[in-house]
Amino acid sequence: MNKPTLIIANKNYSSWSLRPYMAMAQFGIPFDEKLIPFGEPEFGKAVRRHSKAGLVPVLKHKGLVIWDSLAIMEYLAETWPKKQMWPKNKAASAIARAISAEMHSGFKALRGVCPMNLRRSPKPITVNDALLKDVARFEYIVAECRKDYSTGGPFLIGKFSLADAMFTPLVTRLETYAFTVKPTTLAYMNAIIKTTAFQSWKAAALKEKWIVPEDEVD
Ligand SMILES: N[C@@H](CCC(=O)N[C@@H](CS)C(=O)NCC(=O)O)C(=O)O
Repeated sequence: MNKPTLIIANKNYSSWSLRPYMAMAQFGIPFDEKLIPFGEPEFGKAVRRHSKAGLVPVLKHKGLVIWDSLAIMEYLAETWPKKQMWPKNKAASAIARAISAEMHSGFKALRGVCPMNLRRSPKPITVNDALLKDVARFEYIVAECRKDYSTGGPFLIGKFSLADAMFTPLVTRLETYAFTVKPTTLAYMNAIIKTTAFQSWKAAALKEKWIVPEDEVD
């Protein structure tokens, strides 16, 4: 099987790029990586050479171009079914998909006010109601998932799944902006942070030299 290529932006800042990287790295899918740095004048043009949507991530595989993180997740799950990237159990899989879709379209306050920036030293910011509502919703999701699915492992549905890949950037935001969270949430965050996939992404992010204004990243 030809190796797919994942097109991403800076590992320090690109939260959407991190999601499919987490999935592919954590599930052991070999892939090539092409990084197009944000903030360079040619960014948009360089991305549009691969996908007319002009956004990263983009996955290229066997002549197909798949843009959008959630569509990439579905493609990976269908192409490598033996990896069981969504939970096998139908009810668990439905929950994993629902929370992944909610992540994809929601948590706007956290995404807007707390951009992913892995090089930023953890420090709190002034919070507002919208931010606290997003954090509370995430904590509720973690608590419910852990209550129902804690037997298979430390992740949302027990074993690592695509839902965890979707939530990884949010976990980094809570850490970077030093939110106070409940022990169950913290335990989940630590499980994500300890994954080999996240550790390898972060090590590369810390070596990057690009500095991009935070209002230009998502
Ligand atoms: N819904 C898209 C969002 C992708 C997205 O917003 N990507 C950002 C980088 S993390 C981007 O390419 N921004 C460049 C721009 O807005 O020009 C997904 O799920 O992949």
